[in-house]
Amino acid sequence: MRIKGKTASYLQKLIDEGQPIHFSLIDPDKVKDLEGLGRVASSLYRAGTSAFLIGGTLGVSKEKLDGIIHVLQDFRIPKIIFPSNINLISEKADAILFMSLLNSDDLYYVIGAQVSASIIVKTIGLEPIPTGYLIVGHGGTAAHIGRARVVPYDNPELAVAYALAAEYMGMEYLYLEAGSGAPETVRPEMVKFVSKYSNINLIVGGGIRTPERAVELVRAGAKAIVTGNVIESDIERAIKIIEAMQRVYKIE
Ligand code: 1GP
Repeated sequence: MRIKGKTASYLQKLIDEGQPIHFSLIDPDKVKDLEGLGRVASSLYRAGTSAFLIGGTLGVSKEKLDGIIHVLQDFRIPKIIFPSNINLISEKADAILFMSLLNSDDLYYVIGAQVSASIIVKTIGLEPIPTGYLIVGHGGTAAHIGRARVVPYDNPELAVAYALAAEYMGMEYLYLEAGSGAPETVRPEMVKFVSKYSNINLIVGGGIRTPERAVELVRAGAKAIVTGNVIESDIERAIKIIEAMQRVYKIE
């Protein structure tokens, strides 16, 4: 059996304790100055975010990625790469969501990029976290670039079919992605349905802007919530989301 690395063990511990995971997504393309990033990251860290995800679909170079991770090194939570392609690999990170875009029509995003990346990941000692990536509904830029045949918002049965397939192939997480900045998030009904019929750990992201929606998704069964845009547009609100998720843990 695969032995879990440090970051996967840390996440698993949170899950075992029933503590919802909050991922703060930093898109290197949207970071204007590193000093500002330091301040934002510090607020997120103090509020209790569980880990930083670093990634974006467009405009990300290795230099930018390394610069961001360098700033985040000050905070003692994992720095996890959320890759859109093989240019997003860095030995400075703690781990990488080693993802397959399950509903892509392009084999490159299902297995090609992974084959190109695997030996590099091993050589630099980056911890891979086996993750299925499923694009739902709006899909945003990720759906366009990844040539995804999106799962409709109102088709939870289809999402379950993917979740079970991912689980049976040994993936530890399934990331349900509505697309960055999506006008509608993945629906709680879908999360509830998928959690009921599969045992894979669900990460949910895309368009989550309010504490209420984050809490609803956690109550529906999401083990982790990702927020990206709201961090850039309204840091106070991002912090409210983190605090609301912690209250769910304390109360339930
Ligand atoms: C995008 O799911 C993430 O890949 C986050 O989406 O930027 O809309 O929070 P937002």
